[in-house]
Amino acid sequence: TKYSSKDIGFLGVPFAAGQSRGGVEHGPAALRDAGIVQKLGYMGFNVHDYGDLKFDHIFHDPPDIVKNPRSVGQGAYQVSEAVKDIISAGHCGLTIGGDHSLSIGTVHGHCQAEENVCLIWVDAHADINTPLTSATGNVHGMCLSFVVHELQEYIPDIVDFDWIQPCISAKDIAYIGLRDLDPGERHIIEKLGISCYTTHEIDHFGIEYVLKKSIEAVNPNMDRPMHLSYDIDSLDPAISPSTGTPVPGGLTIREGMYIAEELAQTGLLHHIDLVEVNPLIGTKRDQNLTIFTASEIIQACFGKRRRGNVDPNYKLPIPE
Ligand code: EXY
Ligand code: MN
Ligand code: MN
Ligand code: MN
Repeated sequence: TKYSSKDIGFLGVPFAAGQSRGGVEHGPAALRDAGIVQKLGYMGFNVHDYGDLKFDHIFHDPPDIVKNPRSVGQGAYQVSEAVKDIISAGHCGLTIGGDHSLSIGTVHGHCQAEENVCLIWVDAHADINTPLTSATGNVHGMCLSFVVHELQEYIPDIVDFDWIQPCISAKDIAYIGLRDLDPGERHIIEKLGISCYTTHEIDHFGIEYVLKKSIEAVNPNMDRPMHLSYDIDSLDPAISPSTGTPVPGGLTIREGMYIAEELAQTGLLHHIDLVEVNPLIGTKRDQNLTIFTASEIIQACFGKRRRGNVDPNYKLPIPE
């Protein structure tokens, strides 16, 4: 079932309640201002612009066991419904965040719309704390725990999280680029046997091997739709400084581009999240650099290649 949709369902998710720093809600506007919709159009895609989601401000949202439970729970529900529509319409989904807690909704919505989804999670962080292992209460560091089947007995009831149907198994997840894990997260990864290549393994084996093994882990027969959740903080802060939880020693731009290009070539990417760009952090240069990096990664995810792209029917111009 090789799939290369020429239709993109573009969704902005100006969402910040999954963490504590202001500004990440401006990610979608910053990427729109950088012309991402037009760039994807020039590449030959029909971009169906679903706009930016609007979230009601919830005035009374005191912490439960997590911060901002109502805002995150209701917001992620809106995301899930929107992504379900986009995938059901046959488009390849592209969600621009916003903080990573929105991926509760994108993964959930994607799994509602089609079966057998597998997940590639490119991040400095594992985002798989349970509400009880988290040291911060920030949901962007817990998003996977709510959707992974094997963790449900460890998840307490949280207001406005009751709609979430776990939809992914540990064997369906492959991590790439991790380098900042909490003890409970390391435990979960080992206990559940989740495929995990940290930057240490990238140093040891190289990105080509790591990516090949990651794809084999979740999609050995290349017959499953893939969901790529790309956190900009997976990349080194030298090339993506404007993000809320930067961690030194990240992916180089070349490793980041390689991942995106290779996954695009599979023709199996059905949904892509690009999250955690915070256009208010750092200097103007930092902000522009981060937005440029994000824009290049997105285009690479949709098939832009460093080797150059050419239409098979290209005709060399002949002088008159
Ligand atoms: N592990 C830490 C926590 O749970 O708060 C940091 C999580 C940061 C998550 C970022 C978005 O990927
Ligand atoms: Mn993340
Ligand atoms: Mn992260
Ligand atoms: Mn599909």
